[in-house]
Amino acid sequence: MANESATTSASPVTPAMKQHFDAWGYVVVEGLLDESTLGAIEDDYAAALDTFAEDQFAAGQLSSSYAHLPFRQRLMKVIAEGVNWSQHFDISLPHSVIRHDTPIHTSEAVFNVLTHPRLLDAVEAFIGPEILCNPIQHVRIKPPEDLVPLNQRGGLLVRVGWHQDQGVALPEVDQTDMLTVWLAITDATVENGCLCVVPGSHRAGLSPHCPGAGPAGDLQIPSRFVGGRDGAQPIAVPVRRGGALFMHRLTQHASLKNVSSDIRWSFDLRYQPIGQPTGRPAFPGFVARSRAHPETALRDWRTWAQLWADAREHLAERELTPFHRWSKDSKVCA
Ligand SMILES: O=C(O)CCC(=O)C(=O)O
Ligand SMILES: [Fe+2]
Repeated sequence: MANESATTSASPVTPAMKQHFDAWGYVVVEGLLDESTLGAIEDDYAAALDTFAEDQFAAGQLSSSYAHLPFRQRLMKVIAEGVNWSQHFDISLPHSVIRHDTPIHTSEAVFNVLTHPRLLDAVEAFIGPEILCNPIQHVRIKPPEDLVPLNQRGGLLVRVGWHQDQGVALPEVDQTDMLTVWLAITDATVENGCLCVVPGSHRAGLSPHCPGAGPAGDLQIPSRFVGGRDGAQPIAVPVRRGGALFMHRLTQHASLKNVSSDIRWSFDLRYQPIGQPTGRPAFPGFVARSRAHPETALRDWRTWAQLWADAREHLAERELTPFHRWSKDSKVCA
């Protein structure tokens, strides 16, 4: 599918949705990804899982490749055997150690989601038509949380703690109009671990974050700082498959525990105006749409995949610079 920067008919974001976002720091827009894009993602990940499971079986890490099982059941069997697929399916590099062969899933189907015209129409409604795809991005396929072995409880597999996306980037991002787009590939429900937000918290500034304090060993805002200016309480935000939750970079959010018997699958992406800092300069962003200079938009998924391969090559076996600004030792974390 060619992802031309053509505008689809009406914007998926109504003025009322825009007003809701401005007032509360978040809004859900349903029906952004069509079934053919979603189906292509499912096929792409089923093929990736097939390769992964066969490799792990051949290496003696799995007792079976579970080739007869459908995708979801197959994934759950793999995790139940203690084999972690999360980095193999993610679309970013890790923050800890990067090697020359660290896996990353940069496929055509994923690129077609990142540059999907209807998704970009929605993004345009919030940040304007000069759009950079920010490299802070993940694909999270979360199994029922109790299936996840203790030594694999990272943010790609289990619920994450309260944070603001501005807080998990470097300070250069503070003036950047970074927009988070959290896309549901499966229906996201309270039971399977959808996100929660504090409505209006984007107006109360950046809260302190404590490294390692969250349920996934992630950064977390201490509980006394969670809440809106007017004492607003968190609310859960279910999203139907193909829809997205849009969030301001200062909106406080967390995910719920997946207590269902099935996976919860999402893409979390970020977009921003071209020319502003990304908050993660070691990783590659790209122009997803430009109405002023359409020729600068990236159209070839292989070029995008190569940008990540080049970043990995550059960062491999080096001491990585921090990905955020917080210290465990700060007084608020005591
Ligand atoms: O999907 C999750 O559980 C967390 C996502 C998140 O924090 C984000 O999209 O910014
Ligand atoms: Fe987040």
